[in-house]
Amino acid sequence: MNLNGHVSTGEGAIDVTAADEAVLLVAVGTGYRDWRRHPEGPETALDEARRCLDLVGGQDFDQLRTAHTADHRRLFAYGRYLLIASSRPGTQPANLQGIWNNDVTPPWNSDWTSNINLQMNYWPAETTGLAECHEPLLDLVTDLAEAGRSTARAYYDAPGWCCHHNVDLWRATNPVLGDPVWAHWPMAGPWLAAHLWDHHLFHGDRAFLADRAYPVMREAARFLTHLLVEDTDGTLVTCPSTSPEHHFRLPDGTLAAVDAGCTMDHWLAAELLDNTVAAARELGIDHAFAVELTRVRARLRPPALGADGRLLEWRDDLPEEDPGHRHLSHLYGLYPGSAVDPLGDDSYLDPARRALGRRLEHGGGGTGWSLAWVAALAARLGDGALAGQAVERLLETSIAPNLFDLHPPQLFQIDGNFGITAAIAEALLQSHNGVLRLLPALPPSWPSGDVHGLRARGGLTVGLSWRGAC
Ligand code: FUC
Repeated sequence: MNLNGHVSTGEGAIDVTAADEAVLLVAVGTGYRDWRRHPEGPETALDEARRCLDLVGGQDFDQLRTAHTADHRRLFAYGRYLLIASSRPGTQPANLQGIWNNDVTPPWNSDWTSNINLQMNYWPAETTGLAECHEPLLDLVTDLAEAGRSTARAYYDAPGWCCHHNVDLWRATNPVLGDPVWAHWPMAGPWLAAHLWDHHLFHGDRAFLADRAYPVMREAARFLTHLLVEDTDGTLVTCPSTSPEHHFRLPDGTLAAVDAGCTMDHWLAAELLDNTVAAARELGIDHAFAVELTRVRARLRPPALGADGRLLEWRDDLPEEDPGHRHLSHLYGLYPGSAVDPLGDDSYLDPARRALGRRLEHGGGGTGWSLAWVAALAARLGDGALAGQAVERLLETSIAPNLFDLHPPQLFQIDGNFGITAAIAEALLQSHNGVLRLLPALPPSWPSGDVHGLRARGGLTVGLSWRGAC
């Protein structure tokens, strides 16, 4: 084999002569620096790409491949692989296509949709032992907490920060133009702040809590308390309030989106207030503020139930636009939240089960990501059969030949990959509300198996083997 060939470059072509093998190293740079600055010019991008090539210079293909394999194997499995490859410290978070967009005009602009999809991308990060891959999201939330202050002031005359359903490289936090059913949703702050708190629950890093998580949570809570208004019965509700992307029908048949105190808002508000109080107490600071938040929390209006006992999505039992709708927002308290718990506060357990059942009876779980959410909810219900069915249905209906997740009709959207990875982990191990649960929702089709490297809150790493369990 001749390893000393000759390479020359010309007009749009690379000529390789007298060689049996050529290794082409491709590096890409960008002039983007951060969301506060204009991008720098092409020279910067070129320098960055050159620096990258210098780093690997002198290594042959086998050396590069060995280094790449070792780097991935340290953290690997398929769902994990996608996060390892698309989200590392210092990068942007994985967007709707991870890093695998191949279109000039990609579906939903390859943005971050923060009313489920962005968060779902990171559902498996902590539980599958990829905390370092969580960092780009935690950094993004830190930026949003700064950028979202002007949105809170300009749109709500409110303190703190807020963020709506679309986020981009420039840390846009404002409501976009269009139907309020998706545009008017100022609750991304509480949901995203929960990621920082959860990271703390897994690692117990007090400096992270004090310097990163708590300031973000505190300011999200300040915005939230401003958004709450007193209802006629004296309880507090968010207002105006929408349940992401889902309309309800008014008695005269018209579709509407804006209500007060949607069920999802209750879960998000209660969780943020609880977590912020817990963080302030752990840090031993802001005592008066914590007392005030505790009082507000006690006044939140609890979610309503329908005549059939199911958890309602809005305050009244009005017909849904689509009873099988893909968003499962009213079930946030079951997952990814943890307010509804078979081993803890189970007062909403049966209503949540009924609400999920209604969605499924009407064809729910129609996108890959929605099915992944169904699987995770089933895991939290302890319903291994349903969790297994959702995993199987996703593999049958919402997966491309290369295993990328699909959104109908045939759009690649990576959130379903990450969501189902998280759901599978959740079926095997759960650690919310201070309880470690082993095999809490084992699907009957997984009677034997092994899993390694799952992580539990409190800093535990768990491996499990089971045989003939179902
Ligand atoms: C939300 C979802 C859509 C899609 C988009 C990226 O708008 O309702 O189904 O996932 O985000």
